[in-house]
Formats: sequence, C-alpha cells, structure tokens
Amino acid sequence: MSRKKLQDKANLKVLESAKKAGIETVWDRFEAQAPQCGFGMLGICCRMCNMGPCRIDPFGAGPKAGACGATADTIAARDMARATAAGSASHSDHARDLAMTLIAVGKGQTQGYAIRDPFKLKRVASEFGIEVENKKDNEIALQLGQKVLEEFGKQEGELVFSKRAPKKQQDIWKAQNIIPRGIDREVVETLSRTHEGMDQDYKNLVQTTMRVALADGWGGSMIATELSDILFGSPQPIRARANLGVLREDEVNVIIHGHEPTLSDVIATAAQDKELLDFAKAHGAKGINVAGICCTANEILVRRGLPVAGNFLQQELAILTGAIEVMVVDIQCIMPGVTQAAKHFHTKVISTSPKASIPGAEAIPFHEDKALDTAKHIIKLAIENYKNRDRSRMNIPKESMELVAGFTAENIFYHLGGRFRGSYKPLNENIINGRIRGVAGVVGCDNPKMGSGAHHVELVKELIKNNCLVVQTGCAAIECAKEGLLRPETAYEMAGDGLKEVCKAVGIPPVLHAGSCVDNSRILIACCEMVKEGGVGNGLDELPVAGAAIEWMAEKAMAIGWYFVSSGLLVAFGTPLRVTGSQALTDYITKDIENIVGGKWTFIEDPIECAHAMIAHIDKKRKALKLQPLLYAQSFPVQV
Ligand code: SF4
Ligand code: MSK
Repeated sequence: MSRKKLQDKANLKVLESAKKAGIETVWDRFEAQAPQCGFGMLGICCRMCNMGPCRIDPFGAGPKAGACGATADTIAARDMARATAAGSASHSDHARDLAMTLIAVGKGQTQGYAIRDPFKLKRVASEFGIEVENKKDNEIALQLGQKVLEEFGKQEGELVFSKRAPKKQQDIWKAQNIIPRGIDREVVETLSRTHEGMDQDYKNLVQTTMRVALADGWGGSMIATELSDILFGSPQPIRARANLGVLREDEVNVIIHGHEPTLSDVIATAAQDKELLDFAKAHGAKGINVAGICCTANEILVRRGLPVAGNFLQQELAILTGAIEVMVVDIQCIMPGVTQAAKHFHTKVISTSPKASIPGAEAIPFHEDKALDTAKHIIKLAIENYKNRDRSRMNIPKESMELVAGFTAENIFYHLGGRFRGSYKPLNENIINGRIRGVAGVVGCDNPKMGSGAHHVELVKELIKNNCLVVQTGCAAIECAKEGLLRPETAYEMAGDGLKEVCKAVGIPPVLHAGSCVDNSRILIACCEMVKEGGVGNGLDELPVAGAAIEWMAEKAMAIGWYFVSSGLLVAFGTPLRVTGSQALTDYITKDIENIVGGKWTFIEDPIECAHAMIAHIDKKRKALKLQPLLYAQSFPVQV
C-alpha cells in the first residue's frame, strides 16, 4: 500500500536504483511486516509483567482480561501513558543537555560556543528570577543553566514556563491536578504508576499522561527552544533549499542527522574553516557541503539557512545517492537501517552521543570543551573519504526546492505587524474580520504507513485554500518545503483570497516554518500571545486554532499531541493512538476530555477529511467567539 503513495520524484529515483542494486529500505522492511499485529495496533497486548505477555480478544470469545485481571481499558491506557512519558523524556533530556552546555559556556569551558542571543538570555533569566543588571552574559548563563536544571529535579511547585500559559489554562491544570511539577518527577511517576498492579483506572492514567506531556510542552521542549535560541541565535526568516538535489557532485557532502543543535552548529562552523576548505580542494573537491536530515536539518536551516537534504524517511535515501562522505548523527530518529545502507557505499556513519550507540557506526564522542576540534576532525575524515566515492554509482536526483524558514513566536508578527511592529494585533484583527479563518499547526514525522509525507502536503494545501494560516515544524515542514509550499509565491498560487491578501501585504508564505520538533513550543507561545492580544478568546481552548501530525511515528509525537490537547486544542492524527481496543478510553480522549481540558483527539487518515475536521473545529470556535463572517467564499463552506 505504501509504495502507491510515494510522490516525491527524488525518492522514486533513488529507490529505483536501490531496487536494482537489491538494497532494502524502510519501505521494504515495512512491507515485510505485513500484516502488522492487530493486538499491538489496538493497544491491547501487555508485557508489563512476567505472568504475560497477555492479550485481550476484542471481538471473539477469547480473554477479556490479562492474567492479573487487567482489562483492555487499563492495558491500553497504561501503554499510552508510558509511550507519552518516553516522548517527554526524549525532548526533555535533549533540553537537559542544552542546560549543561549553557552552564559550560557560563564557566568558559566550551570551544566554539557563545551566547548568540544575549537579549533572550536576559529575558529568560529574569523569568527565572535571576537579577540581570550589571552582570556579564557568562555569569547570567551560568546562573540560568543551574536554575533550569532545577526544573528537572523539582519535587513540588510548578514549572516556571507553565506560568506563560493563560490564567484559564493554569486554573484548569490546577483543578485537574495536571500542572507539571519537576520534569523528571512526572516521567518517573508515570513509569511508577504504569507498573504491574498500580494505577488501573484509565481516566486516572489519562491524568498522568496529560501531566507528563505538559512537562514536555511547557518544560522540556520549551526549555530546549529557548536555550537553543540563546546559544545559537534566535532564527530569522531565511531562504534555503530542500530535497536530495542539494547534494553536490563536486563537493564533499557531510550530512548532519538527529536533533541536537550543539553538534550541527559547530559542524557548520568547521565546514567554513579556511584550512579545511584548502584541504578539500587538495583532495579534488570544490568545497564542503553540509546538509541536514530530520530536526538537525531544521535547527541549522532556521538559524544558518543551510540546505536540507531530507526528512525522516530520506535518511537512507541520502546514503543511497552514493554521494555522502560522512553522515554524522547524534540522538533520536536515527534508523538502524542507516548503517545497513552505508555498508553498500563509501559513506562513513559517525555517532557522537554516548546515549545512542549505533552498531556499524564509528563512535566519536562529542564534548563541549573540544567541540570545534571534534567537528574539524569529522570534516577532515569526510574530505579524506571523498576519493572513495564511486562516481559510476552516484545518483543525485536533481530535485530541490527553494523555501523560506525561520519564523518564531517573536518574529512572525514583527513581519505581519507592518506599522504595528512586534504586535499580534494584525493577526488577531485579520482573524476577527474574517480574512484569516484560523491558524493550523501541521507538524510531526513522515511514516511509511502513509507513504512518504504526501498527507502533509494535501492537508496543508486544503487548509491554506480555506484561508487557514499554517505553522509547521519537524519533518512535516520539510515535506511541504520540498513541494514548494514554504515560498511566499505559494500565497498567490494556492491560498484562499483572504489569506492571500494578508500574505501579499506582508510578504510571508502562507505556510510558516517554525523549526524543529521541540520548537512546537513556539506554537504554544504564539497561541498565548494571541490570547494576550485580545479579541479571540480568554484561553487557548477558545482560539480558532487546530493541530495535526497526520503521519506521526515517534513517541515524541504522542507527547506533543497530548500537550496540545491538554492545553485546550484539537489534535488530529492520521492513524489512531494505540487505544482503539478500548472503546471507553477512545471515547474519553476523543470526546469527553474536551469538557475537562478544552482539547481533544481526532483520528482521520484522509488528508482532505482531516483538513475539513480541523476547519470545522476552527469554525466552531469562531462561532463561539461571535467573530465576523468570513470575508470571502470558501471552498469548504462554514460548517456551523
Ligand atoms: Fe498480563 Fe497483567 Fe502482567 Fe500485563 S500486567 S502482562 S495484563 S498479567
Ligand atoms: S525528526 S520526531 S521523525 S518530526 Fe524531529 Fe522528524 Fe518525527 Fe523525528
């Protein structure tokens, strides 16, 4: 089923040569898994203890409980809570590493790092109660890093950034006992509550799921975004290109893949080193081309405008072009298939994090105190490997597309603002007066279950056609970039009349790329700013806003989805969370939860139907706010 939905010509071209050479990719392995386990898909198998594994028969006369008596409701809810905790842990551990880097910068123990956004350093430090007057940046950085680390181990109280949420959300979270305390505490408590013989009530398990997710959105992810801006610079709109066609035939190609900007930033710096450029020339290459995959790509794209080679599903394909000298990886979303693909070519895979040891990769641990030396060493290895490229097997597709990226909660409305600089007034006014119907976040992974990202593209096209401003992050943003949706011209070509007018007036694309997966926190902050500006509701749950991760894959996506739902928003996933073996749990999270936290889940595979469900939700919110009628005819008419 998946092959039919592959639409990216670059992917098709590389896959064709891979097939001829008998090299497997994620799509082949995915197809070999068919039929996938129905119990797993429905969330009703349990391996929590050694009386099991147990499974529930959802249809026939088979068991309705595990050996211990756990029902489908308990089993599915426990599994969902654990997976969400793993997602929160991933984003948050990434944030912890950035706090350590900030401390190291504060102590002067790093090489190649600096405070690149001192304004944000002071603003965030003040939020943490740190006196910033008459202090050097390094001193503030040290204190802020230490304060941020306390957010992880805090046993009581509330996360500092949770106070950024509107009062209405904070009150709901307090009333529901889901306001996040320490980040680590929420992860540990979720693991403890989901042990065999512990929490058995699916509603109570949803409560811990929401709290651990909020600890990510208003904790780990938000910390990661803010500290990355402080250390590597806050993004500004920037032009670049995306897709495998950014690889160069006559240059040393270095791919950076994973998530942490600490690695990618210093590699990008090292690639500009005069000595290394000369070294590359001496080896017959015209230059050093650094390009990214996955969220590392997004981190260097939004800050440096470096090219994007591809998203999650393209990591093996990049190697299969035969043109990659080194793929350097850190953490998260690195498929074991990468080293298997590399065996067929000259590509060296270099792993840099002790937290992600990868058989078949050369381990070169990355430490802040020797970051630049390590980065130069890696680039040197790439240059030395250039001579081993077999040009007869090289297959770089020509496809690459221009894009604009780098929109943040702070700068979006500097651009939208015009004479109202730095204000959300123009956005809110254009929503109120019916030019913009609402705002949609379209984020997350690409998944072979759905093909290779085409669902994001169809979904986004339908949303902008219906005058919804779209904000994107992660691999979804890369997919839409490859299809040309991140160019300002897209407004003229594809947006509805109202959105087109606004984009034309301020020169922005109708689809705004806001960064990596942790940068979904920028969407939360932008929503808070809309509430603060006024006229579109008193809480996040009242905004004409909806989100989707239609091709979600990672547990991190579950954490993101849950923190948006818990913050009051509708979240659409293309394939359901693994809960549908429990009707009670499914009903609870797709219906009842809306009366508790304001947000809820919906699961819709078809991208047009998904867009319409999001728009119907936006219309419902517009109606509740008594906003003015939409200014122009809509291809999907108003539903309420
Ligand atoms: Fe089976 Fe219960 Fe053990 Fe799960 S916890 S494996 S349902 S006995
Ligand atoms: S990289 S989590 S595949 S978006 Fe953030 Fe892409 Fe999903 Fe990984």
